[in-house]
Amino acid sequence: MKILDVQFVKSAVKPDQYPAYDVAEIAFAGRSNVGKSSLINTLIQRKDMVKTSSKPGCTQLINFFLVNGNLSFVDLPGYGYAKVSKKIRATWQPMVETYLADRANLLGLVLIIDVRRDPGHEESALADWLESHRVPYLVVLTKADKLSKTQQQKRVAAICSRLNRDRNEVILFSAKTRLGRETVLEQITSLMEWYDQKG
Ligand SMILES: Nc1nc2c(ncn2[C@@H]2O[C@H](COP(=O)(O)OP(=O)(O)O)[C@@H](O)[C@H]2O)c(=O)[nH]1
Ligand SMILES: [Mg+2]
Repeated sequence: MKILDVQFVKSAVKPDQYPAYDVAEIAFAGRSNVGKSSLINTLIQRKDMVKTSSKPGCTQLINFFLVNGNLSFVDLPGYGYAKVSKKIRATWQPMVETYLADRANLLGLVLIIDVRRDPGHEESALADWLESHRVPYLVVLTKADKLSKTQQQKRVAAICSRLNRDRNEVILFSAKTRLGRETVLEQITSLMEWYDQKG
């Protein structure tokens, strides 16, 4: 897939604020500061279309982007940042759960995990939820550039065993070197083809 055009559509909190279009939609989810916005920027080849931050916990809205006029990317609020107040945390989960449960054109999700961390409770809970609701998802292990090749392979093996996935079912990624960019785009394209066939 070639990304020719990207537009920021809007930010939303509640379903009646989501864009009314019904193009195939891919949501990006992960812990705060994991590199979600950087991943989306790398895919769409924009430096800062999606705001990135060195301060975790900034994105508290659901942001919609229209790609090539026929694909929607959604930057979901990050979860699991300990320093935000309980009140803020309590609004995040319902916001994301409502989005995942209600969004009819949701095609799949990209679950982003820092390659240096073991997947935690949030990641397993999200994966279980997606499986039980039959939402396809990709697992992207980001910030690969922070590790040596040997360390990367060790971490990939550990994470795969935790998530019960094969090596070819996770994608090693770096926003810095763009490692894995083509693979993520290819897999999103496969999901779109599957969506079109499904009608
Ligand atoms: N070295 C490196 N840093 C990254 C990578 N992805 C994100 N970062 C940095 O991690 C921080 C958080 O990134 P951001 O995309 O805002 O995370 P988000 O909160 O998940 O959207 C920023 O300082 C990024 O520059 C990566 O692949 N490699
Ligand atoms: Mg972000």
